[in-house]
Amino acid sequence: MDDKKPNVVLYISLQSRCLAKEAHPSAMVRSSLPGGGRGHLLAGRLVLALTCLLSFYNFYLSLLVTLMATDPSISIDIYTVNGLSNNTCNWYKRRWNSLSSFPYSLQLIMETQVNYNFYPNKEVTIISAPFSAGQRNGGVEKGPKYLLKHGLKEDLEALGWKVSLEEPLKGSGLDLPPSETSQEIFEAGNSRMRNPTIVGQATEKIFETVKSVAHKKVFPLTIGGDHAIGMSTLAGFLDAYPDACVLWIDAHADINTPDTSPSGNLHGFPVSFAMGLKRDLWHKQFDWLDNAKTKLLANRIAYIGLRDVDAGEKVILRDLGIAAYSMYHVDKYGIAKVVEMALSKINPSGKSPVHISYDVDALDPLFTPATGTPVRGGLTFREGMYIVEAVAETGNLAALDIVECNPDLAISNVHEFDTIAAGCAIAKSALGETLV
Ligand SMILES: [Mn+2]
Repeated sequence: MDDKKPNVVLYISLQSRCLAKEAHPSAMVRSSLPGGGRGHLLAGRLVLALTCLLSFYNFYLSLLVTLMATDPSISIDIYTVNGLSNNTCNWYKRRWNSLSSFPYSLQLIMETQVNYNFYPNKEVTIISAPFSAGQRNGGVEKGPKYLLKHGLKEDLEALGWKVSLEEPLKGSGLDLPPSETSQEIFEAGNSRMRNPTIVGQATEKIFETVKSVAHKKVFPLTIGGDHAIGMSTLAGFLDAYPDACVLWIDAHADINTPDTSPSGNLHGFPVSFAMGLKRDLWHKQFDWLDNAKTKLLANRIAYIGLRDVDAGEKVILRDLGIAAYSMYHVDKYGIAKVVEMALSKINPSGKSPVHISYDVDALDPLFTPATGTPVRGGLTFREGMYIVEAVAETGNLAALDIVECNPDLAISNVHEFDTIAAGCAIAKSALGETLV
């Protein structure tokens, strides 16, 4: 049946206005019909009937099947518009599968109502992490303020989430820009890290907050700040969900160890710290990571968007067999296939919660110019949104970080706006905003 062109397109919605506003069924149906005429009329009637009486969908499915059976050449593509829950969609799928003996295809090809399996109550806590000591550019500590000023909280409320805010660094003095803190370099043997004391103290506080939010069954949305906070969010989330898996969306692998990092900047270390690599080379300020219940395993993380990976990091990625999809793979397979491959690697059961740690430098600098380590040749804006939309669509998205927005590095208001707007767009797309 797959090779048969659909000649009836159905839109199913609990809200007829969604159909009227978004689907324009007659135009879509007409363009997909081989002969127009009768089919158009037939399709038009079906669309109307389903819209009016969807509460009787059980009955209507039978009626539809009977109607269609009068013309075995008809195949059907079905779209759901807003208003159908995952449960309802699944009910349809089961019913349709049981009707496979009928000589036409019934296929659910688009879902636009996103559900969150781990958060039926749709509660999210924005964890503000204004932190910049993991690298050397001032301004990234302003990221959370700018994202919130841009309307992040209101945007999520509009998507039906109950939103609260946590500020683990408030009043700690750990949120100052590098220019206002004394710089520290810790060296041991041939290894080096910068500002381990401040980074260790701040990441521990953020870890405690993420952990407690995750244990309360509330979605942790952590906004940075530089990516050093990734060690906190991964460890904190894994504490509540030991079977969690991670998608690290970034131009960089952030998996340096103290002996591989060319710069010693700790925003390049969070993945290796969450995995417990080269533990003996750590500064004592990171002892808190030993209290984290679950270490990140190599088969539970995949990267998307890589294009600037240090030589030592490449060795680690290869040795550990980590699923690393670079921009080469995005070009080769397309973003949809890459997301599918990444999820099947890290979440083979399809049931584990997924944590996305999103560095805005994964996007091409055309879209997020105001960031500390931009690398050209990145994801398009749509590719970047697709990743979070596709994971959200699985129902398993359960934690999100958005990091490395640095308004001080914008050389124009447009740069600043684009970067902050992109950060907010990632959050919205991840938390249920759909294009139709
Ligand atoms: Mn990063």
